[in-house]
Amino acid sequence: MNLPLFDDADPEPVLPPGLCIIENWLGAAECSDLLREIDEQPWMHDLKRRVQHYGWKYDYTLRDLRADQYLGPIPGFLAPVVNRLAEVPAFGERAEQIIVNEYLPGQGIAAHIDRDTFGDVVASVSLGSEWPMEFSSRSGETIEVSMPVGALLLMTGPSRHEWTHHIRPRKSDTRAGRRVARERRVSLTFRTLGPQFSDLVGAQTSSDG
Ligand SMILES: O=C(O)CCC(=O)C(=O)O
Repeated sequence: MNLPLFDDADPEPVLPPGLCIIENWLGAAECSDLLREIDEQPWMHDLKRRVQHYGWKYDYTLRDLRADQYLGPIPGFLAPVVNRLAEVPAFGERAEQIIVNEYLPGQGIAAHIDRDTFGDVVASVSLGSEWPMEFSSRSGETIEVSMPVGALLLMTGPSRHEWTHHIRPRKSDTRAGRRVARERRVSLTFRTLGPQFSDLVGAQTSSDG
């Protein structure tokens, strides 16, 4: 009898409920073009890591969106990715707020659940290099999810509203039993605004022509 050499060598990863990952959502050239455009924009230094905000400013002290700080329309270099995301059925809308995060080895992001200020689905794309993100449930279950370059991560349902997510500030990760040094990762997080902002969003859209 022939037995398989490998027993289910590459099983589907277990994901937190409601989390979806679309690998290769952006191709390699699209990722490097986007990263080049991002690096041509001014960075903000509100935190240890550098960030860029588009659409609406996020206030890290309030830990919420600043309704009085509209930054202007999403810039043209982000339009192709915003349009493509609007075609993804789970997201299905044009993102109104985008945060670009730059993580250097040793940097991370603290555990949080995105505020209900934002819409029901939060999406994120990874550029530069692959890092893991940890999701934790209220009952203490933790699942580490790897975010390959070009992959689209969609947080919906419990993974969006009930599980926290964070990135540990490490300089290396263990992958397949081997220590891998981290390299710069840049992410874009796309959000819509919750229903309490519908008047505001409508007003901005019309004044933008
Ligand atoms: O870096 C990421 O993929 C996620 C960033 C994030 O959680 C945030 O901006 O709130």
